[in-house]
Amino acid sequence: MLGAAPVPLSPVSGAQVTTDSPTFTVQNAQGFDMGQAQYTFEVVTQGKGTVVASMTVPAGLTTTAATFAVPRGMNLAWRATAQGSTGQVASATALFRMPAVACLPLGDGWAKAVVNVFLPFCPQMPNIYNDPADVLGPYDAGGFGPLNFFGFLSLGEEGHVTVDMEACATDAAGPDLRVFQAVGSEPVTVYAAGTATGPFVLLEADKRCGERINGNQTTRYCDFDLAAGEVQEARYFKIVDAERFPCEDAGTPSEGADIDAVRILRAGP
Ligand SMILES: [Ca+2]
Ligand SMILES: [Ca+2]
Repeated sequence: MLGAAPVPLSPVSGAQVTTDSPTFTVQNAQGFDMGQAQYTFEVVTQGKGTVVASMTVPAGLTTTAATFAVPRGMNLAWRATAQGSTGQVASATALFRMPAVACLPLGDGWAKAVVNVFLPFCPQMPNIYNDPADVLGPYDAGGFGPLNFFGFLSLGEEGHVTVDMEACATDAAGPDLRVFQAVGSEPVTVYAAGTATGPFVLLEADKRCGERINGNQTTRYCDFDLAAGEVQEARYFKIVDAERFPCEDAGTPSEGADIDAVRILRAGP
């Protein structure tokens, strides 16, 4: 006999999950069984209820299950909502924990590897600052524009770069990650993840990146707080251009945010 609402069966509330793509299973609700409904499974943060992963599947026989990737390094909850011809009905919410993020010891805190990069090609004015390795290690941009800068990666319109810090940034009071941006104050959007393939969770969008460093005329920075995304720990960060300067209007070979370096704050000297 099915109940009036779907019932979470697995993972049970309080479970420690052991895979990056858990299978979520509910007992179907009466009237929302196979052939009568579809079920949307949502994984949400425990604080603001932000959806960080979801999947919709047709109702199974008596029970319905969905398997999908979920971010590590967060305290999460899940629920399923059945949608049928008579309306919709949601399950209770069950708390669960994902596997811990695999982190190397925190050394100097600078980005160690590039795991993904996308740069737009603007034919009228191609980007000449296009070496992803320039975002690794300590900030070091310099030189003179427009043709003789060095040490940064220009993202261009909607460009992005994802770095592996190898160590983990963990949420402590105040900001936890610093992005160093050269030449101007172009804004960036930053996402965090516990695995290289994500899912990535938004920390902050469209943040102006222009805080000055004493005595440095080239490089500036902006800070990000894991708490903004309810992320407890993260190893991978995706930095997306938020200047959105149109590719077809490109007038310099360094359009968009110019990423010089990325660092975990509170790392050693
Ligand atoms: Ca923090
Ligand atoms: Ca650099």
